[in-house]
Amino acid sequence: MHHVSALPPVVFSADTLRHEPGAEIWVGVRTPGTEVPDRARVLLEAVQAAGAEVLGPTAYDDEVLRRVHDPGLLDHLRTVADDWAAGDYLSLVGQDRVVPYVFPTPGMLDGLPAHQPTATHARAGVWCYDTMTLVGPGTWTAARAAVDVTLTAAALVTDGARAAYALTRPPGHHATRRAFGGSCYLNNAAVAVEALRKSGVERVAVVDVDAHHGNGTQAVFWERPDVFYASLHVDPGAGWFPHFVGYADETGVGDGAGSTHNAPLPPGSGDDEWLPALHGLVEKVLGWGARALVVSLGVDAAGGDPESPLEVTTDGFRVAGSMLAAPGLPTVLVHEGGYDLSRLGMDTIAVLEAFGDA
Ligand code: SP5
Ligand code: ZN
Repeated sequence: MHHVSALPPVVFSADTLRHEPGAEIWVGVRTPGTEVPDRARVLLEAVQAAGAEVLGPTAYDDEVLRRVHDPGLLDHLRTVADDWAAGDYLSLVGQDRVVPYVFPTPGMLDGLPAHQPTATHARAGVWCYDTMTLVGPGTWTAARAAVDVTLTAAALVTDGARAAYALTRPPGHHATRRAFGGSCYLNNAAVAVEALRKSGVERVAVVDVDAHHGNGTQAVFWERPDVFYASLHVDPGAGWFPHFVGYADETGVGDGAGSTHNAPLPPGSGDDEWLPALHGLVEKVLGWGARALVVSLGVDAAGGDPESPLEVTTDGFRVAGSMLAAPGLPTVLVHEGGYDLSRLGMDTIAVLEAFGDA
């Protein structure tokens, strides 16, 4: 019996609450961090209050996840918190989370072969590219649960649902094939893409409306002709994460030439700039011939969000939902950012309502 609701079906796992980063080390300073478990609690309460059908995840093996990520990254995330705890960093220096201090960048190695370091505090920098994205005892369980949530939502869509919402945290779009960062560990949106591809959808487009550029997702599909990556975000050239990528001149290479599209916006942009730019992205992916959509649904473009200078309103998010739903493509919505707990629920619902059937 089909559950008639103003929202699409929602998939959630309480295991996603077990990631408690506890802090974010930014410019060397320990800050409280905004990617907190309460984000998922707020979203769950909001979708329940809106009458959504909420399903638990199915347990999947790593097959699709390994299409996205290097097995070394998965092994690292699975084991590093235990290794850190065994290394006694808590009693030695008072640090109970895995925090890197040195990164084997191309500039450091300068052509020399890198050996695998034995110290856990050195290994911490091998699969990670910033100091903000801490690993604790529940991080792997939560990030892996978010992958199962995503795969379950994708399966609803490949089984015929018009749309499904993966209520995920930690977010994923900054995670590259072999490095985590930007509060992201495993790239849920990329996993959704690969699940749709595996089910036989030939051309899949990602529309990433998170306030930040999804550098991880773009990188995973950079050379892929079968996946279009389109993103709307605050201009990284204006001083915003991820700083080094997310510019309009990045359009893909090789077989993927022309299947990346970035729309960076100046800080302070609101509905009047954001919505026309989103309309442009939707036109792009339709012109490219997308047969299914993955929406990287961050709502940190909201005015007042502590992590972004964009000024989108709740009505703006409602219009965005209509724009994304209008083509009628099978759609997996995967949650990314959104850090103002007072607006997170309503802005997300505003987008999701366009995908309900009541
Ligand atoms: C998924 C997602 O939205 N990730 C966002 C990562 C951006 N984090 C940048 C953090 C920069 C410093 N944060 C301190 C904010 C103080 N207002
Ligand atoms: Zn973001």
